[in-house]
Amino acid sequence: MTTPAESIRLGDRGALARLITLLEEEDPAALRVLAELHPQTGRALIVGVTGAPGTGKSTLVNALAREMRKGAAGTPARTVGIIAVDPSSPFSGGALLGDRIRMRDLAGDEGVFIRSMASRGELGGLSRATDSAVRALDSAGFDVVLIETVGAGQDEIEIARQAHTVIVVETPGLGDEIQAIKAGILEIADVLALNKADLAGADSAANALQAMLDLGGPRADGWRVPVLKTVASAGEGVADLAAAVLRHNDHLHRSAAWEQRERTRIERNLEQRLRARLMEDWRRGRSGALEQAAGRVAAREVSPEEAVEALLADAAFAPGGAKPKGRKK
Ligand SMILES: Nc1nc2c(ncn2[C@@H]2O[C@H](COP(=O)(O)OP(=O)(O)OP(=O)(O)O)[C@@H](O)[C@H]2O)c(=O)[nH]1
Ligand SMILES: [Mg+2]
Repeated sequence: MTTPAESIRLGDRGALARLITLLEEEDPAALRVLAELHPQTGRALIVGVTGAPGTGKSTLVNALAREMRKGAAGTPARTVGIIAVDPSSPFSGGALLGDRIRMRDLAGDEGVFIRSMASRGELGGLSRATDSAVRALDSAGFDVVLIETVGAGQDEIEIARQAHTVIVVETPGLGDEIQAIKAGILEIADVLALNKADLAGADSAANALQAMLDLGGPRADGWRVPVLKTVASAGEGVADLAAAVLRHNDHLHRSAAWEQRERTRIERNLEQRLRARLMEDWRRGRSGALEQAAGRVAAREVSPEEAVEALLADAAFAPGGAKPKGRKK
């Protein structure tokens, strides 16, 4: 009998879909399968596509996937995994349905796997689930993994940062550049796509964005972030965009930047997991402690600093003041 890990390695799409579903719930058995698959990961090119709502990310991801399937920039055809991260409530479903319709022309292609991820309530839950799904796709042998995420919150920006190459999608229009700066997403761009370049003001917006990006000079690793005009809905400029992604990938590999990036990526990921885990462990056996402490801070009995010290020292605020079991010292 084949194990789940073997099925994934053998390209069983059903097994892959089931695994990702279980990973979304952080199912312990699924996490063990992922651990077993870990040696097979590290081969995929992970591309984050982020930007404000409605900028055309899904359309662009769809077009990029088609380009990669053909073999962008004269390179061999690549298989593509797509993860569309839906930041909205898991009950709305609207965005997911829309994305599925737009991506429908890729359906039926065995070399493409599309998955939507619904947002999780807890801190970092969505980015953990996305990271797990990316690794599952990587281990299943997909050459490229495209992650679409709305650049609208910490979690989403964190997800984009987990990519090797980040495409930030902008559109022409007054104030868009300023919005991008406010959201802090320009600085995570490796490639900037000015989509909807068929709309008025595209050239001036592209120039303004390029000027802004060049203000800081080339990056420490020598990469100059290009601004590329695209009309995703017509597939225009998408070949150049795909070529720029591959060029960035090449650049990372040629310089020492790849290893650096991989390290930072993994470090950030570990830190995030560790933080969530420590908090979870700390909360265990201390139910209500944080809330009680907050009450005392609100009543001005203790300062926030004192409360944190006390919370860390022991379960001083826990009901009954009992120390949690299994703690040394
Ligand atoms: N004029 C024009 N419209 C476009 C272009 N690309 C996409 N659109 C349209 O813009 C709308 C939004 O496109 P999506 O691809 O859903 O945008 P999105 O960024 O994924 O949207 P969210 O996921 O909801 O944030 C759709 O109606 C697209 O057809 C383009 O290059 N030019
Ligand atoms: Mg979308």
